[in-house]
Amino acid sequence: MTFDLELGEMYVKPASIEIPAGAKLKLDVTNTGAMEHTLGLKGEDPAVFKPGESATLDWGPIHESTEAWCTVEGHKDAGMVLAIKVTGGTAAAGGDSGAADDGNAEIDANATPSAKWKAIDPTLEPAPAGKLHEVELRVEEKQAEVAPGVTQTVWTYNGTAPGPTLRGKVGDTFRVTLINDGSMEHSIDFHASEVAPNVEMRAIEPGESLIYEFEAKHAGVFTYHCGVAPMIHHMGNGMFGAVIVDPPNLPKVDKEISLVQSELYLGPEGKVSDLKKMMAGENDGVVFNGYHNQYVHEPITVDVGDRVRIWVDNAAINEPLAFHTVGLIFDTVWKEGSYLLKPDSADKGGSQTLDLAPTQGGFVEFTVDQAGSYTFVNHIMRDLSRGAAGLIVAGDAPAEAH
Ligand SMILES: [Cu+2]
Repeated sequence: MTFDLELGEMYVKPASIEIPAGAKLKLDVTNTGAMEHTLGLKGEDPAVFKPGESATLDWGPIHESTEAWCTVEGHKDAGMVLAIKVTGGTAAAGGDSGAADDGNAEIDANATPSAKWKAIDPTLEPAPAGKLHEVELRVEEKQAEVAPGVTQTVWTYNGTAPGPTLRGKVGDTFRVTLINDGSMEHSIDFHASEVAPNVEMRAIEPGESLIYEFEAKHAGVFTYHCGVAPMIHHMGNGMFGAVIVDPPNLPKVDKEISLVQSELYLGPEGKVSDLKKMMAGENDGVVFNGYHNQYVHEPITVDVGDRVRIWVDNAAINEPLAFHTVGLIFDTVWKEGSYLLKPDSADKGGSQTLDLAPTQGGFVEFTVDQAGSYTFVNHIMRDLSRGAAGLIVAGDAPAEAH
């Protein structure tokens, strides 16, 4: 069988191919990138491709699943690996086609979202009027696209992971009705509350409900999550969200955005996430509002001259967040209940990055003076390369990542 293969920075496209056991494998390879790349079966006897070069590789019969990769230093680790999956052999008995050797789904960074996919609107509305916020949160276990070409069974509050961002003011009361429409025990733990955990955070059976009421006594960006054991699996499989309690005298801005960071630990296509990978801290993606590179695929728009406030909650189970926006400096930073920086400071300070450990939150503010395409990222580089990026497009500018 002959396959077309493209090499570029830093990918192999397609990233995986399937071939019947014993079939002869030929590859028509083209380097469309700007650097030299190579390709070798198991990294051995690599063929060298200068930019623009093409050649056909003949690797003969393939009897078992294997890999080929670019042997230039660092390129394999950056993603230049071709998975060669053998079908129909004894080793493949019972295996899912399209699945990796461990059966888990994999993210193709070059794929595009499905036609039916819609981004979560990150626009944050002002806190609803009134001192009492009555909210219904239904636990739903459902299928959701979490990256282009990858669907998982996620456990959610109201059908999305993250669940809805709730918002109020200091002194307001939240009366949350939690309804378990799932197939197992679930619960909710609001970090915004001071309540007896054994009462309001108790697990409820499928079909049951509880009322969780608390007064928001402190301003903050607070995580909420399921607390049923293994908690790492319930939280890591989608049961998280944020409650924003505005600090007093919060100035009005032109645009408010809410971002919640989490991770992807992919299980098999269509199935729940992989608990073993969670325990090992080996994620497949780090994402804002639940989808790999979500706002690269569907950029956030603002007007030139807008003052923007981005609320950020790190609801990841393992990963910290270094929130940075390329081409902008934050003149205001508020973290874990207090201002780190205000624009009227005599010190003329500016902030480049807001650091948030798991379940810390805050906001940053800036003014966008120039039309352009601004990339926001988790500046922990391994996370940025795994889906923790998005675009803010100001004015009439093309959407492009930098
Ligand atoms: Cu749960």
